[in-house]
Amino acid sequence: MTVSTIRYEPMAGWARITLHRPDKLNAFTAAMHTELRVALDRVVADGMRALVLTGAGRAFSAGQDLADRDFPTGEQPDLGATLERDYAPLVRRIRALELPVIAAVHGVAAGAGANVALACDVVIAGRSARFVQAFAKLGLVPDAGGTFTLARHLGPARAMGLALTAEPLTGEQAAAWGLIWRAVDDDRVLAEADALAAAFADGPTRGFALTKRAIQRAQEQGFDAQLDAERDLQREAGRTADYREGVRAFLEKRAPRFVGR
Ligand code: T3D
Repeated sequence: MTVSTIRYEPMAGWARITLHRPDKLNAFTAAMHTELRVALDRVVADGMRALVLTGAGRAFSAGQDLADRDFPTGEQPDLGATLERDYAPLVRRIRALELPVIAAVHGVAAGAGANVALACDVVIAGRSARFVQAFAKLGLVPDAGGTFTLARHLGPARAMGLALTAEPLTGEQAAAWGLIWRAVDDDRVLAEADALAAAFADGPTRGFALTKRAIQRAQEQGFDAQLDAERDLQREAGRTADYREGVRAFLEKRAPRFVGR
């Protein structure tokens, strides 16, 4: 499927979505959000077991398209409404997808572009990629889940520093700080993300989905509640065909053949 602002490419059991406005560093428009919603529906409808989200050209995404935000003097825009309509559903959807979502970040990821990437389950970035909380330069608050992700993953000191200064954080630093999974050579980002997606697509998808839910809950609740969550999620995982296959494969000293159920 080729649409005007994104590309959806189905692979063997996994899919790649590319933000595709390279001349505008893949800045988000309302049309892009609409097309992303359709593509994410298709990922599920196609039974994909992993997803790579990346950007075309020299950047991941420069965040909200500011050309859409040049309001006439005197107009009071409601940016809360645009978050509610576009960015909040997007990051909620990424988190809720029952499959691993990998962000492949090269070049700049600014504003909501950074925070959409950071909402993904696994972030692979080029060593020289730049995550920029550009909001401060506009007098805005980090959004698309950024205040949550930064504060939870980095703690308030680093979250505050990044948000208030809008200083770029390189892929290398982001990995060293524990904000992302891995920094790789700049020219290897997409290849590494694709290879991981292909491996995930052969994995225990249901178990991955339950693990994703468990780790997300751990960011929101205390130890006792988390032990209860682990109990419930593990109960469900233990009833999958993939769990039975994993045990059988171990006992038979062979590689497991997971079916994703
Ligand atoms: O509004 C709401 O709904 C609330 C939600 C807000 C979410 C947000 O994301 S707010 C933050 C928005 N993003 C930014 O403030 C970043 C703006 N961009 C930049 O600061 C710089 O472009 C970069 C640091 C990202 C990259 O700089 P550089 O020098 O590598 O590239 P460039 O020359 O600035 O950009 C290349 C082209 O992309 C250029 O277009 P042109 O002149 O060649 O036709 C530039 O205007 C365009 N571009 C880059 N970012 C945006 C953009 N066009 C529209 N919106 C952008 N965000």
